[in-house]
Amino acid sequence: MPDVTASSEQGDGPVAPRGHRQPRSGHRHDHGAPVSAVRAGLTALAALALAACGGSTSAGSQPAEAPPGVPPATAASPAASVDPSAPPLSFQADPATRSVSFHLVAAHDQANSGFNFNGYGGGRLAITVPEGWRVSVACENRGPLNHSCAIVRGPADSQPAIAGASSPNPVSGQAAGETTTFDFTARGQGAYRIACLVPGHEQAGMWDTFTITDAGSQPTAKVTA
Ligand SMILES: [Cu+2]
Repeated sequence: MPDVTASSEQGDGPVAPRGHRQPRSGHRHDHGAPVSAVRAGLTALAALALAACGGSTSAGSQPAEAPPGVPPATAASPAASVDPSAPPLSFQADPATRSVSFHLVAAHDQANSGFNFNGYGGGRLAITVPEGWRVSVACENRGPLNHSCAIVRGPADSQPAIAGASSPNPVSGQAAGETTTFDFTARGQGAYRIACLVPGHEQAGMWDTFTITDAGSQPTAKVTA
């Protein structure tokens, strides 16, 4: 992805760390994900976020602990090969009806300055769905900014790549606290993104990967390094 300068992002106002509600108890919790997001080649924004929450000062005292935001997967069909480290996606696959459903949480936590789905941005969350399967998505926005959920081909897209594959009005997004749903049929094998189409957000790292695989495969959801 192209590098994004902090100045070009600030015009859109996606960076609003001071406006974020950030309870103290959640503070240290934030460090794991942004660090790896930076490693993943993310923007100056992520670095700014790290600096803003004092990442460097606590680096020496970070205890070894499980990554944040990774409670056990809530449910999965035995037939679906769901990685046990899957985020709280409520990822469910039903081979009998060839349907899959999952719950995206925009701005789930402060990872990547809040520009994440379920705590993951920059492509770290990877969902695959076989061609022809029905996909049902719940898109929840934990705010404080507007966000959306859409399946797109690449970083420059402002419309979903598949008919119906986005939350309503994805460019303006939905308000904090709102949950919307949409569903579509996975058509067209290949690589896509799950992205927020509010201007500047995908560029800030608010995207993950979505792949339509051959019809004989099984759905998967996993987190990559
Ligand atoms: Cu967004």
